[in-house]
Amino acid sequence: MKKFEGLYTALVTPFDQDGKINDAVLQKLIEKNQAQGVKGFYVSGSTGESYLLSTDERKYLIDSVTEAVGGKGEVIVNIGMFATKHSIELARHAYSRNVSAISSVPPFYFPFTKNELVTYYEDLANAVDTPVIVYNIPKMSGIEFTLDDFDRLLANEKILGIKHTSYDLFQFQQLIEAYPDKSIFIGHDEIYLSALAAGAKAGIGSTYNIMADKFVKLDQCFAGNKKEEALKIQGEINCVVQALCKVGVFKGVKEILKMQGLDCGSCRKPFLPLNESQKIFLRETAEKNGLL
Ligand code: MN9
Repeated sequence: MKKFEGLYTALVTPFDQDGKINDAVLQKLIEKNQAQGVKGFYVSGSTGESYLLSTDERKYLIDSVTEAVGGKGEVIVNIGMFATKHSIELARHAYSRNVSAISSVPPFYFPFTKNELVTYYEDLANAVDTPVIVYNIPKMSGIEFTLDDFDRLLANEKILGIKHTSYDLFQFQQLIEAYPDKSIFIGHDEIYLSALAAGAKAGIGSTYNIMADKFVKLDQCFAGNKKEEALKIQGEINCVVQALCKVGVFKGVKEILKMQGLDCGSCRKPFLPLNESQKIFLRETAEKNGLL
């Protein structure tokens, strides 16, 4: 069974002045992350503003990222939509571009039963010959999966893992212990070190866009048993995450990328642009933590 290890950047979706996907900046962003040591990319997730993109744009993004990455990294794509039929359409497109895995937030808004949600993932797994990663994000989807639910999901051999975007480290460690052959990604950057202590081998994060090098260093410190240094780096990361949370994480990541020379445009409306004092606050935070 394939096991994913390492850092996967949850890519922002760069837009140009006209609000179209900006391939040139996307390519540079991918190269910058690769140079810093990430293993691959998570496309069209929350950070990528998936639910603010049209289906055609999501297909275009898959094409653009897979082309830019070439063979030099792995690509995981969130193909989640509300109807199984639509998710499968995107999944087939991702499969045709040879991605490493597809992933999906559980369909939300309607109160589907757990049985319907498990069947949703099984249908995806049956539709394409690509591994499936469950995107568990209770805060946004409103759906809480229990260990029993995960037992049902992971019983399917094509469902290879979980993106665990939750602060529940108890459940995270239980999953790691119960499923040593599956890939359980930590999806919150501010608890990365704690997740390593709980046995994490892989992460997907939005802040890797702006500071993947810090996570690479953190991995090295953890492997080398340098506890103090590891804590110091996680502290810097958390100072940045706290600032991002204050202004809106995705808007903030795009703003810091702009300061780093990669203009990814603004997040799509209904998100509103940052104001001047938010920008100054982010610049100070980025400078203080060595991001500029
Ligand atoms: O992909 C991201 N999850 C969400 C992972 O944005 C929902 C994280 O990287 C968070 O943005 C980050 C801040 O909470 O941990």
